Amino acid sequence: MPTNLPPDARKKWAEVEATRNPREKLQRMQEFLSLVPKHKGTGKLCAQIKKQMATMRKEMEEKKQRKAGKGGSKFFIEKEGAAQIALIGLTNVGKSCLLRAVTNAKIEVSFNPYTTRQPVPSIMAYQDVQFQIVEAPALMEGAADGRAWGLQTLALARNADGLILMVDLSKDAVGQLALISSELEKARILVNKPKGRIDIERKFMGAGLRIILVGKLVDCSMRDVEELLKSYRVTDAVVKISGETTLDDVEDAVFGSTTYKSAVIVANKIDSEDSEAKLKLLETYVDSKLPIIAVSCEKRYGLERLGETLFKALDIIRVYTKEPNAKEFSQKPFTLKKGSTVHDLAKNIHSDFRERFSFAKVWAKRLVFSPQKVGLGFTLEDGDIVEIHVK
Ligand SMILES: Nc1nc2c(ncn2[C@@H]2O[C@H](COP(=O)(O)OP(=O)(O)OP(=O)(O)O)[C@@H](O)[C@H]2O)c(=O)[nH]1
Ligand SMILES: [Mg+2]
Repeated sequence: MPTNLPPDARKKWAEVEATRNPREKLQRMQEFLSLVPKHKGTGKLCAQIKKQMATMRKEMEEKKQRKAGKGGSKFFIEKEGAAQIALIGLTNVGKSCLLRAVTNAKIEVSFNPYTTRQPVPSIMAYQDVQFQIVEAPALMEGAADGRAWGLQTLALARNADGLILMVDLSKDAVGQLALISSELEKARILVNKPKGRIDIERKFMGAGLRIILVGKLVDCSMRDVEELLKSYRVTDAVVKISGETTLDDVEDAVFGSTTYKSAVIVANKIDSEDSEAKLKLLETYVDSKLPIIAVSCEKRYGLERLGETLFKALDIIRVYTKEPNAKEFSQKPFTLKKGSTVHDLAKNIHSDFRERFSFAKVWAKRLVFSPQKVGLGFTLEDGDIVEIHVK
């Protein structure tokens, strides 16, 4: 459903985007809402902007409390390790128990509901990769509509690199997963890979608009996309469009709303009665769209598969670097997105590495000759060893 926003509303949204100060931003968002005509096509957008505003207000409130030394809850968790994974589930499913089992977190496990009320981060090692697992305070029905800490839990999920969706096999696991998915969806967080994807990277003024299309526009032309972006004053940006996309998807991306997260389902309490039958129901419901691992956090069964399952779901690779002339390569890998090139690695190492780049040598089993001399465009794979030579 297209929103058909009038030009003044589009212009106002550009102002919202350009505003950093949260208080002023909220003000502009309010003004934006007043310029949006109310009809079927704009309902979803308005609801979503209101949610964004509610989350911002709560964040501002928390910040104020922290500043005033009143403690206040801390919902934003600094990222550590190769990826931040938000552990999401209803209360009592065993999230804290999982954290205790796979990390060294000292955290309370209790049959009382809503024991964990603040996010708790802790590190889990998988081979030479470290995942930061963050237990989020329990999700509940109405979370996306602002119930209790619901919006903060969802903001945590949005900020993470991946999700563990945890359900309890001693209860209605399918119902639990349906509820989690529905709250995530209301907060525009997708766990199933969308058909298409749009990334808007805003650039400095005067940089111009560059649209990179790797895929197919379903119901529009490049020109329509360009016009739509310009109507929202997105004039200095690199816009990457991949897969199958509609003009609505592009408009959605302008509002920065929909995001996709890799997810793994952990079905806990496999030690409980009838859990096997419930697991079958869950598997049928999920229909292989997401990986499921059945575990008992209390008895510590099945947890050894968690690291590998996460690693695969996140679509990441490890790359080891070596100094020219050094005998050994680094023990600590760089983790990069699958499909990354030597260019991406160089960018990660040092911001000016790319300018000084001369060539790289790569050692890899798949190559007929190792090392092979390669350029910036060479696509890396898990386990590659790279030696970068600079001018
Ligand atoms: N049978 C069984 N019980 C478990 C298992 N894992 C956790 N529990 C129990 O489930 C209850 C809740 O565990 P927690 O880890 O505190 O649950 P939580 O998801 O962190 O819950 P809140 O933080 O309160 O929202 C506790 O009584 C645990 O002992 C399991 O694998 N099997
Ligand atoms: Mg807990």
